[in-house]
Amino acid sequence: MLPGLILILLTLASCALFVIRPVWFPLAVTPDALAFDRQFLRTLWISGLLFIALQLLLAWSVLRKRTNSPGSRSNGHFRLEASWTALAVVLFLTLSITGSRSWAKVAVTAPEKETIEVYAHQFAWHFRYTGPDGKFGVTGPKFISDAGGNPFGIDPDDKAGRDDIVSATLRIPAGREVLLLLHSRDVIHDFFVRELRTKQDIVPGMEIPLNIRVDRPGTYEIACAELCGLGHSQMRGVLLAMDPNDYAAWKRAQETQR
Ligand SMILES: [Cu+2]
Repeated sequence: MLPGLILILLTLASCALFVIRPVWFPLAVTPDALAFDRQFLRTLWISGLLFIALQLLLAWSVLRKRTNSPGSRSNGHFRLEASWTALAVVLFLTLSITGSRSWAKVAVTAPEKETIEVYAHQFAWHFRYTGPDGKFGVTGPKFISDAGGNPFGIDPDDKAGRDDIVSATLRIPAGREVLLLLHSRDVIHDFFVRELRTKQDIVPGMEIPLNIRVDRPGTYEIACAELCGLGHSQMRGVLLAMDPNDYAAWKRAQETQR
């Protein structure tokens, strides 16, 4: 009797956590983040309802069994087992397909929009914008100088690099598509912003594109989500989604400073 009641209590307590939601996701600020949340809730509802049904079934069979009864023997039921296995496969594949559709939209969208280079290194973030020429200058490891204000290693002799803007804050125009090109100087890092519901590994030697569109102006934390060394926990950055006019004004101000 008692184990059955404990099972029912545990099931109700688990459900209460999702109904009351003492801890939940931060606000989703991109259309992709909203799509991920929808997919998450879809999966949660299906698996949650199945969980409740199966726990109650288990509790019922525990409660029904009398302590001193000999119990019935069972040699299995092939058709029943085959059908719930098939059902689980269909459910899993359906959720995978709908989930991969949401993900595909993030990784494969056409570029030709504001392009910003993201440069991760132990243990900081830097961001580079093109100047009025619309071109990024050539970079090389021998030009890297954190103390000298050249964390990207922009070649000082390359004309295209002279107007590049380097910033420690990732400023983007709100409501516009932005293409981030992710680079790492040393080890694997991971670009993670909770409100974007996006985590993207940054692998040294690779340029990894990431499309984002933040609809809600605001300040969001960028965290490194890949253990990258002793200072990993301090590897934080700021994503600032600005009103497009303010963003344009900021860029112009940077350009005139050079
Ligand atoms: Cu890192």
